[in-house]
Amino acid sequence: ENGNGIGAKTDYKIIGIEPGAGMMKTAHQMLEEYKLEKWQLVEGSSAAMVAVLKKAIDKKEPIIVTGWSPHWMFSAFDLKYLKDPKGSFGKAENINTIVRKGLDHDAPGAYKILDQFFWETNDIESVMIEIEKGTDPVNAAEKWIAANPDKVAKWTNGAQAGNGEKINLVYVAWDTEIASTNVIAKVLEQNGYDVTMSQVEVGPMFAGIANGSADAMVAAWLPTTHQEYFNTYKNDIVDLGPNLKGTKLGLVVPDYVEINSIEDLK
Ligand code: PBE
Repeated sequence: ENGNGIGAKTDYKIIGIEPGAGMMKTAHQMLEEYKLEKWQLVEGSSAAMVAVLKKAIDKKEPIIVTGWSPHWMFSAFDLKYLKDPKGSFGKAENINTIVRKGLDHDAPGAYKILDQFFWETNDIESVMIEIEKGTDPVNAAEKWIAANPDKVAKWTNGAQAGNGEKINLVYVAWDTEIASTNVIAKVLEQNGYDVTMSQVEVGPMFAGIANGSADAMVAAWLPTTHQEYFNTYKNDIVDLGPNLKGTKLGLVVPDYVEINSIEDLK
C-alpha cells in the first residue's frame, strides 16, 4: 500500500463536517475523482472535526480532516494541506455578502455598510484566534472594531444612520462566519440598527435570504463551495460581492503524517 499505510492507520476515514456544508459535496466528488473507493467521509460538525484533530495530535496519531482557511487551527497546530493535483476542491475562492431583495430600499444605510464590508485574511484570523482563546465572540468583535477604526470607517463611509430598523443576519456556526457575522453585526448596531443573529444550516441560510425572512449574510463561499445553493437561489437574492478574497479548502493532515498528496491515499 502507498502512503505508508495511511489507509489502515486511519481506518480509511476522512473526518468531515456538517453534512450540508458545501465542502462535504466537493469532498465526495474528490473521492470519486481520485477513485478512493475504500475511503469514507465521516459526517459530523466543524467543532467535532477540530476536537478529533486535536485529540489525534495530542497522541501523535495519523488523521485526515477536511479543512479550510482562514481558520485558527493553522496557527494552533502544525498542519499541511494535501496537494490536490486534480483540483477537486477548486481554486482559491471568495466569501461573498448576500442580502435580500428590497434591503437597499428598506434599510439603505445597512445595505451600504454590507456592500462596503471588506477585510483581509489577517483581520478575520485575529478575531478567530481571540474567540478561540476564550473571548466571547461579541467582545472579540468589539475589540477588533476598536483596534481598526480606519477599516471600519471605510465600511460605514457615506452610509446613513439607521433608526432602529431590525436587521436579521443569518450564519452557519463555522469559525470564519462566527467571527465575520459578529463584527458586521456590531458595526451595524453602532450605526443605529437593531441586529439579530440567527444560526442556521447552509441551505436555510440561502433560503432565508431568498424568501426575505432574513436580511443578509456574509458567508457565501464562491464560486465553488456554495455553487449549488447559489444557483438555486440566484434570481431571488442580491449578491454584493466579496467581503474576503483568497480562501482555501482541502484535505488537511498534521505535519507528522507522511503523505503529501491526495494521490497518496490510493
Ligand atoms: N466551510 C467553511 C463551509 C464554508 C465555510 C468550508 C466549512 C462549507 O464547506 O460550506
